[in-house]
Amino acid sequence: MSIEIPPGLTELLQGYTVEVLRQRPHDLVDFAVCYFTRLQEKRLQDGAGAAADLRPHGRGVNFDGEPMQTESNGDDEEDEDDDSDFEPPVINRYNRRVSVCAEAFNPDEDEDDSEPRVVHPKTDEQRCRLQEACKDILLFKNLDQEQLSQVLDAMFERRVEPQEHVIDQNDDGDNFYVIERGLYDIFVARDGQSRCVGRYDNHGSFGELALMYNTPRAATIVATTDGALWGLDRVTFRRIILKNNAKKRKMYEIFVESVPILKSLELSERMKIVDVIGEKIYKDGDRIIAQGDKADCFYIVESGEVKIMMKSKTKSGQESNQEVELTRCKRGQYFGELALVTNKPRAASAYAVENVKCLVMDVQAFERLLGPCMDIMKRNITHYEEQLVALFGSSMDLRDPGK
Ligand code: 1OR
Ligand code: 1OR
Repeated sequence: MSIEIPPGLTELLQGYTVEVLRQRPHDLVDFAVCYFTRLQEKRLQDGAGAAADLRPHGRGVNFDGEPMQTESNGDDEEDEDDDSDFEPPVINRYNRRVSVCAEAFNPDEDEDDSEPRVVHPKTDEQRCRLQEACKDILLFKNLDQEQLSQVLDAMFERRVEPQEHVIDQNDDGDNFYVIERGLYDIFVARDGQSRCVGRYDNHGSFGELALMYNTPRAATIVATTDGALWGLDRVTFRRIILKNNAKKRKMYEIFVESVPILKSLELSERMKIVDVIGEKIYKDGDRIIAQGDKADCFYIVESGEVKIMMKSKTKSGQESNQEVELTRCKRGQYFGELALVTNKPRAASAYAVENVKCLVMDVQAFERLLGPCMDIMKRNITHYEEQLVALFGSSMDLRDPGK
């Protein structure tokens, strides 16, 4: 007795199998629901002639290149090109929600612009506080006016209490958060041990990683005081921030390749840096860093020149108000790493010489992404110390500039 295999079955299952092998989903059934729903939608759009789409990697069902939306923008060629800047989108391995099916995985495609906008109405007073909280958020720095105003419209206020978990490691990502006020501890669990690896102190933002890369939450964030946060939903975040990140990757790709301190990183690591940096612009004479201040950022000069100045010491070892120029940083050079590495106040001040553009990274991203560059940075810090002794004698300790 022979069993007849229905036409198309082999290709159908092959296509699904190939995607499973590529994406390695945690839940095969959820993944299958997504996959076949998408396939059915594609067939409805294309009319009856869906057979061609059943081949493995068929455009209509390829999770890499296609929007996971219910409608197609009919712009397949462009999607394929634009995708080259992205890591393959991963259907969240820990995701038990089938609803991911409705999300756009290709932020460069325009169709989701027709999605209804999320708007949370705000009073003038709320809008003022929101604008203040967002003014230094690096992820928002490269947005144009229209994008920023859509982001601000979509944000909603969330109050938190001490000990409240804002995010739990391994959960699915729902929102991105900007801090208006409050202290928040960062815990990372590894090998069954949870360790506090850092803290947000009344400013900054968190929760971008799970939304950017479709991964489970990488850390737990716990409020240790009363706090106020502004949330941005996942769909709006991906529609605007990811689209903007694609632009940033194109803009900075060549520059970051030329930055000596980033040479030891893989291309994908450099692109992750680009995803989280913000560009800041300074005018001639602006103080970028003030000696003695608490540190929260790391800088790479993109254009112009930055002058590093240090207050000199009097003979009795007192700090005078006179500053001595130590060095200048030009395109591709970095500064502001010392205080982050030593966990001490800024050892010197930095001023813009004429117009300056810097790429700026917050301390959490610095610690998360620049680990492989740390040896070189530490070696350079040793050089500072040698020069310090030559300049000021041995009375000053860079690892404790307060001394
Ligand atoms: P998320 O969406 O994964 C948790 O949710 C958030 O914690 C994460 O985005 C970041 O915004 C934030 N490693 C991973 N995530 C971190 C880290 C971090 N710090 C803050 N977040 N590290 C700590 C660096 C000080 C590296 C730990 C090994
Ligand atoms: P930061 O976070 O302390 C000031 O903020 C930055 O100036 C510092 O990190 C370095 O990135 C940068 N000594 C101390 N800081 C220096 C020096 C420096 N040069 C650049 N920075 N020395 C000059 C060595 C040519 C040694 C002091 C004599």
